[in-house]
Amino acid sequence: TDFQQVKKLKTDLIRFMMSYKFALDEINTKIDILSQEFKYIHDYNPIEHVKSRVKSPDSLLKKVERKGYGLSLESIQENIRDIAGVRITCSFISDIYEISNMLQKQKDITVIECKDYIEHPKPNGYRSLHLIVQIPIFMSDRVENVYVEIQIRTIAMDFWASLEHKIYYKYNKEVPQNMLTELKEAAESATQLDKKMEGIHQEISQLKDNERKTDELYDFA
Ligand code: 0O2
Repeated sequence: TDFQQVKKLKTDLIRFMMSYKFALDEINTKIDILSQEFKYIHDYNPIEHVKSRVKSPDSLLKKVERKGYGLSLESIQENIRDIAGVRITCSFISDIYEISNMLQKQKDITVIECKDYIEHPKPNGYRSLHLIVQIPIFMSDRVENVYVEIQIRTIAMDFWASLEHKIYYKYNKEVPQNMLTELKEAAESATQLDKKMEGIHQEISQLKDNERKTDELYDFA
């Protein structure tokens, strides 16, 4: 009957969305472990903050329509790979690649795609490292391989992307050319800032390393 069909659709949908929430829980635990271990080894926390979200049904349906995908759960599950999204904001550019490598090495994570918008920024200036991964979620009666999009960026990249997103939103996607140029210039300034901070960070690490080696030498003597 119709009633039973609707009821089944509803439970299917709830379980469908739950698997993305579980995938985020898994990834967040992994990030937390990596961050604590990194802090122990390198003596600083490489992660400024982590945000995660499950795509809202509204924005999910808009994307399905925009891309022309089928409306079935199977089609959405296979085609929309950012229903579960995690954004990791790191301190330095080198932290991005280190965190990304540590995640990619994990046995239960399958890397589907790695988009390096840091080496190859988008034409508007957008920079970030995007990983599309799959992670197994163990449910009561099945294992589901769930897609998660992980965006890794520095504070400067996040600053630019957040404000650019707001400006677009405010101007209803019709930003005048001079503003686009200015936004691009702002992205270049953010890149310079990242490079400068990375340089200082490397120099201090080197100094600390040398001091540690000298201390060890004296300890030995
Ligand atoms: P939201 O609100 O953050 O979820 P697609 O995912 O199909 O749209 P593509 O090429 O497969 O596009 O994915 P892409 O461009 O690698 O990553 C899409 C996500 O990256 C976006 O998600 C944004 O979060 C971020 N992003 C990509 N380009 C830009 C940009 O120019 N400016 C800003 N601010 N963010 C960007 P959503 O779903 O579009 O948005």
